[in-house]
Amino acid sequence: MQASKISSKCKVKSVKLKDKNSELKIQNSKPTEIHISGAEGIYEKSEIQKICEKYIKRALTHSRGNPDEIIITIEKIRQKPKTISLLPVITLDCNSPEKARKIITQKLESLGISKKAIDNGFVVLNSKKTMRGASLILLKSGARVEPDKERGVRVSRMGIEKSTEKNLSEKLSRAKINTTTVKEALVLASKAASWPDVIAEACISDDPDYTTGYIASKEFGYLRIPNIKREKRMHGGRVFFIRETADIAGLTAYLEKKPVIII
Ligand code: WAQ
Ligand code: MG
Repeated sequence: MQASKISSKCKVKSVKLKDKNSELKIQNSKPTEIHISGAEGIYEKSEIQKICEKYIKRALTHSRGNPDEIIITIEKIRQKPKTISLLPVITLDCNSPEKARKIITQKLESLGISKKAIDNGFVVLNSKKTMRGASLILLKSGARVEPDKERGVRVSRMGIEKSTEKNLSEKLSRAKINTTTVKEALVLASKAASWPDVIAEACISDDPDYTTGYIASKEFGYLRIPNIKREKRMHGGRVFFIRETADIAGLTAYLEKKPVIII
């Protein structure tokens, strides 16, 4: 079975020409690439066609804008995927971004994450200059340690076993939250939380029409936070709060390269 598994990845970009009013302008009037969206997963070989169709449809109808470039990568998985379990899902009550910030701060502080680290996390999450990947923040000093500050660390090569996904879909359907967005985020958060040095994650979607975010940890699971941002806002991001002593190269390699399947 392993031999027939593939990992898939979709990257959607638009190109912005030099614009006097844009924060994104660059000196020599070369076009600036803007990241619109991405997606990744692990699937059976027989699913390639269906998955690529879905990626293309999402890319062409994305709320962040029209693509100039859609890059799809499909690779055979050669390594036996590590198996992990899903984080439990809980939806909290929250009616504003201000309330969300209070909840997040309180929960993260309870895990021993410093106020400084949390504030630095919010700078990333609230930035209009969104990254393709996630920021890595040391939980005491609050230092940002991802190797590429513009791109961040992109979690990839994670999937979910068919029967587990079916169960999950049924559970999420009962809570009326059975969407690709929730499932993909939950799988990503479960992979990240499975690395011992990752203490917590915080995420705000950069999609202008998606206003529910989450924080996740091994300790309290995947906590959904409605109204984490106001509608039509383009900011968003992801932050992993990691142990001060973490091996950054090892963590990055795990998140970006190690195939992981949720069973
Ligand atoms: N790895 C690391 N960071 C990523 C990845 C990835 N594979 N994909 C996205 N990001 C970062 C990147 O900085 C984006 O700007 C930011 O996260 C948000 O990405 O249960 O849709 O794909 O209802 O817009 C949360 C679901 C949805 C909450 C999150 O994120 C719920 C979402 P988006
Ligand atoms: Mg997005």
